[in-house]
Amino acid sequence: SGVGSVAAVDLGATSGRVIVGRFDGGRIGMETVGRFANTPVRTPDGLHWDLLGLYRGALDGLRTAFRAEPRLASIGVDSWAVDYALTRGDRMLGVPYHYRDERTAAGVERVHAEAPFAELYRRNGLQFLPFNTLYQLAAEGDALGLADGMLLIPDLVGWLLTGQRVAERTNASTTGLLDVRTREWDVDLAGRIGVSASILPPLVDPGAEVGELLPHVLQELGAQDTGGRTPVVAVGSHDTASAVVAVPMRADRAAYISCGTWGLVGVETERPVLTDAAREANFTNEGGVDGRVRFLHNVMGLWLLSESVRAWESESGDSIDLPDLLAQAAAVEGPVGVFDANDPVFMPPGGMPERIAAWLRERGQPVPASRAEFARSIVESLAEAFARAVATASELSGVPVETIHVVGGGALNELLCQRLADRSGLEVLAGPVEATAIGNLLVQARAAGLVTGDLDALRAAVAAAFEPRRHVPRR
Ligand code: LFR
Repeated sequence: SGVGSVAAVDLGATSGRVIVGRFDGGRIGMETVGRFANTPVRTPDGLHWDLLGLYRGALDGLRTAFRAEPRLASIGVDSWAVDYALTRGDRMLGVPYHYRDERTAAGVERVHAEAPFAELYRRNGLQFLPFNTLYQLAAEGDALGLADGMLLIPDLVGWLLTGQRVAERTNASTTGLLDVRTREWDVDLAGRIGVSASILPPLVDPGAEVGELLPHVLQELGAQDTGGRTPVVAVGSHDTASAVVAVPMRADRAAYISCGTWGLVGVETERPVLTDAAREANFTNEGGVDGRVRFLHNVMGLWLLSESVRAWESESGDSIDLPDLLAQAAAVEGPVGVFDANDPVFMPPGGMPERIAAWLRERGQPVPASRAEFARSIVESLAEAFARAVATASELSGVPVETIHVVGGGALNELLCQRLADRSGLEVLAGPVEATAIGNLLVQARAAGLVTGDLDALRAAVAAAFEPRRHVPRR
């Protein structure tokens, strides 16, 4: 292992960041050099990501990164999964849609008419989520005929930086068009749903070089003097794949929850689990770094809390302090309603407290009377859904789970971690919070020869650098 630095661009559903990682004899240091909001934009045709705003934020952060570390060994980009832009030549055809846009229902119908869900599951191993890329593509209409390319969000940013088009495999695995066994594009399925195989870029694995920065990008970043020695390198470009790299776990005994906007709850396996039971439980087999499988289920996650806070702030004009709210939630006495955090009614944005109240009222459960009670009800509901998903993951995969690791922003939520320990009866280890960025940095560092070893070795380095907080179950 050597001495050097790399930069991670990590785009999340609520914010993006640029982080410099410094490696020295196996030790990891991190510095956040850029942070920017990610605010979706609604136009007459639906809900979109502000892609150019995000790209601008990434460039600003990278400029600061080069100022701090003129000899950056590489840059890696990760983001949420499934979303994409269609391209034609050098042009992006329109602004990428947000996966919470409701246009996808028609795509689901079209795809399932051609290939029923059970067949899809056999082929791609994915849980049903109405926004999986193949359903979105099937809802595109005319635009699809114009396109000669399709780039997932991190690959799109990589293309803007380098001019090179690739599809990184962990994220490609969330499209529904990757064969779960061969990890190659399922050209036959694509054709059947009207997607020309010619728009699907060549697949690459994490660690592969994507390309060198374009001359105008070097100039914009003030990095002309690097002489193009800072390539973009593919990482686990699906944020959850990067996060799982940095879970300091023993994969044969542990479950993980990558808890941000979503709570991704599961285990890591060597092979996909494609049983009827896995399909019925709506568990997914997504691609991990080093050919592993992320066998997991999407639980709604902190979205429930952030959307509630957004609603309260916009109706009252107050600004809500989250740690304060959670402290009040922890002090709530007596039972609160527990709702099904997997219910798709909670998927779209807007009016979250009302939707939660309606769900509970319709089932004769206590309806929260204050923000603190709402927050407590959300935490209890998430803890319950997480505990159940861990038990199901263990049962379906055969991994004997002794410990649950919580990484991502949710690791900061001590009430949630404790209630998860209580409800699951298992030890919960919380942290690191920045698992996604760390996983992104580690895969680059390994490609650059700054760290060595398999996932176990990388996880041992994470455990040494970021000691997790321990929660033991109480009765
Ligand atoms: C988490 C995540 C999930 C994916 C969802 C939508 O940020 O990437 O893994 O299911 O966002 O892309």
